[in-house]
Amino acid sequence: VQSSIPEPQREAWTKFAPQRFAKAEDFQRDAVRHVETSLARSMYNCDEAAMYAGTALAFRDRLVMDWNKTQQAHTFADQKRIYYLSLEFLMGRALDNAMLNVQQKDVAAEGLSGLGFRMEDIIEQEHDAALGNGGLGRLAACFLDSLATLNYPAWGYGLRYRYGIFKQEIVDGYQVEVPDYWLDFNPWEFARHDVTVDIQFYGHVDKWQDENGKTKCSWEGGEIVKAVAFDVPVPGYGTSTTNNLRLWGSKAASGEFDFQKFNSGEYESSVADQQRAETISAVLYPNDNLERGKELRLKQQYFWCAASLSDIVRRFKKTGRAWKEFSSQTAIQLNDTHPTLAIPELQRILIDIEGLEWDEAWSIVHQTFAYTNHTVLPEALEKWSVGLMQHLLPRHLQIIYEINLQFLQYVERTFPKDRDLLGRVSIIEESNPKMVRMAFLAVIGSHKVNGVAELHSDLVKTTILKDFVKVYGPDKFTNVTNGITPRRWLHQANPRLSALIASKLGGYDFLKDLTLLNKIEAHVDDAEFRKEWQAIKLANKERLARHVHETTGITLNPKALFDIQVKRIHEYKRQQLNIFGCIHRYLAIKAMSAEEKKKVVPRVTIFGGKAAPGYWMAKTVIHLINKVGDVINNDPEVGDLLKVVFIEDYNVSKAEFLVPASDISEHISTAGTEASGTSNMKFVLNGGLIIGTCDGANIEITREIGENNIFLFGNLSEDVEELRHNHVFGTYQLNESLAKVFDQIQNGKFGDASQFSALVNAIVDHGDFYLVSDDFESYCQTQDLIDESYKNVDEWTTKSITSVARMGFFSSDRCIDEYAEVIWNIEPVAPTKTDFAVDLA
Ligand code: GPQ
Repeated sequence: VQSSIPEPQREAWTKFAPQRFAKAEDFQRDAVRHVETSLARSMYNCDEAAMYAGTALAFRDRLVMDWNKTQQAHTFADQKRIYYLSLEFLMGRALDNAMLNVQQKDVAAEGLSGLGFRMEDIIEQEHDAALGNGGLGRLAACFLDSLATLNYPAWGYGLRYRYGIFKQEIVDGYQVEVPDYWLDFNPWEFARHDVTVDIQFYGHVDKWQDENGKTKCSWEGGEIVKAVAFDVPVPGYGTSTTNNLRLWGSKAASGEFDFQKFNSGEYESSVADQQRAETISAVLYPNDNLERGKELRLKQQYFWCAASLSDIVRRFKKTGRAWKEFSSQTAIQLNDTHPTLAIPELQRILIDIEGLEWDEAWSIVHQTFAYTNHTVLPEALEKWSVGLMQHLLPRHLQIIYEINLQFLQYVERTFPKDRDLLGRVSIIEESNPKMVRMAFLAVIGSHKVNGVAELHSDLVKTTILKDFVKVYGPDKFTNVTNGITPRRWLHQANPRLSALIASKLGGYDFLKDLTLLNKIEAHVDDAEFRKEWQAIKLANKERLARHVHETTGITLNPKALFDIQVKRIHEYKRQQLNIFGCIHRYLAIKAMSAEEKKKVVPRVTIFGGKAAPGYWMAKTVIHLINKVGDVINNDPEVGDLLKVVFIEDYNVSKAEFLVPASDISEHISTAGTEASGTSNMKFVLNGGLIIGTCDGANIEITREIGENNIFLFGNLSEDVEELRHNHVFGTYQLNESLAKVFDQIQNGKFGDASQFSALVNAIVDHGDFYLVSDDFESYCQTQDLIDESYKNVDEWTTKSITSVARMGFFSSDRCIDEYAEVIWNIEPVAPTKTDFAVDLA
């Protein structure tokens, strides 16, 4: 079918294609047109929500032009592409980011003001795209930003959940979950009703001999669900490159079956079938660092892997290349084990459908994939029961068995004397029921495996994947320390700081090469610069204080030391250590004379984060924080010296104003449990200092910024095992200060003590697995040190500026370049010049 516009008619086409906004008026023309025609509203009926829609649609027009051209250019270049498979993309808001990345925010601000609106209010109208739980999903979003900014030909593949992560409400101090239906108005996605893939489930495997006597298998029967593509443009910063994030939605396949039902009057049940198909992409599972083995989750995983691979294979086949070129044209990154089924699925496509031999297919598969591990916590490692897999994906289970057989035969040949090794590395765990260990399958089916910070990558090699290092040698395993995008986490979240830095560096080049930040260290003694630095932090704290006042009624003193811990609530992240520390501080203040109180550094401790709905201990922590806040915040003897605040519904857009407002943030996981952490990087990049354990990326942050600029405390990862041992064998005495804190809780100081007994008992009676007691002393002493240091404003400011100057390493641009070189072996594609592309070079 001829679908391109014939040459003679292209002139009109080119003439009328949307252009860059040369001035505010150009933006206004488009925004007003969209409000009037796309929304069917008028100037008598245009609230902020409507103006947001008009603005978003006006910018979307621009993105789409770059997007189309990028896709054409990538097809034309015919280079190797990278596909990032992630079950989570925590994108947050798109408008502000789109305006910044195409560098037209100023034009829009002027235009909006001329129409009677304020930019901040318009940006606030947007609902976060919250298709993720926490760090893992946000990392995927930062990676997309960097991939586009660096002009890599990259696609993200994910699921289009109708309900993202739940909205958290706090009612009487308890977390209540409210569904997040976010699709009422989403201008950032394009439904591609013509791009669909039929996905099969259940059924059975037929085996037969072909004409050459070769045994063939095919997967037959079962049911079909349709995957529909929804595309989201991902603009790079200061480049015309606009990549694609393709999210799959599920729909019933309209087959004869339905039609018959319909005709025979079973209308309702045919609608029920429809709904059942749609539940596959209905909801994001709200667990972070925890796997619960639900059938629907496995269905989601296969649905998304199969749709994405079908799409990738189709695109490859269009190039007309031979199969042996597949892995030099295609890199697929598995974001954790969630997409591991893509491995047997590609093998199935190659052998059952495309007719390749097993060995040839397997070498393509394992050259194509690479796997990123994000945790060593056992409860987060995915396992699926063999029975469930047999039922849902019978052909894939056969293929997994074959992969395992060949792998184990290799291990046996290589290590003939080590019988136990076979059981330890087998993909199948011989438990009751038998389980498929997804991490092992991911390792065996990939050419590289990486952890996300140095300590974590070492732990991966010495703990959960130790035996695989023995089998494959160490070179298969590598580290790529996480990073964050400086566009969103500096420029967008903290425009005034970004402008101050730009004023000293002679422009915004640092947003594309974050290592340039080191040049601000030369200005560390510049009095004017320091004054403005401090003023910015204060202004950011004032903005946060206003938010807290408006949402909770609590009045904060913006001059107090703002101490923030925002992240998913988890025992290993130890929010309980923080809140026990607050109680300890409260008790200390209560025991002080009026004279002593004068020396206290006023502190505001802010918490935020969601607990998985089924995670009772985490919910108890939230409850305790709120009850402790109630008591402390209303105690007149304490006043401004201490406030404890819980911010409801922490998400990406809240992070954007919380992160720039911290003096200190807390990254205090039990050593060896937090793979990397990424908010630690965000806080330091915004001039906040951190208190942290020797865990995850804290260690590398320390190396970069210098140990004088970070407050480290607590036991080291290598000592954790022995310390736990002491608790279990009763050779440990509870920390005395912590015991006093527990007395208060148990005396009902913060309400019904029985509500909190599980939290206390976990430490006192059940082995204190997260070593809260072991680290309590060191934690409190370090908090005291922080108070002392904060009193010295000059010293504090120097630490803050120096730290920011040395954060260049933690850009996700550096991180993506490492993946590109070490794992993917891909090169950027030169961006096309478009009418509105900005030429930064
Ligand atoms: N992470 Cl396994 C998640 O956010 N969810 C998960 O289910 C798993 C890991 C995080 C991890 O806890 C952080 O330390 C990392 O910084 C982050 O992934 C990105 O690598």
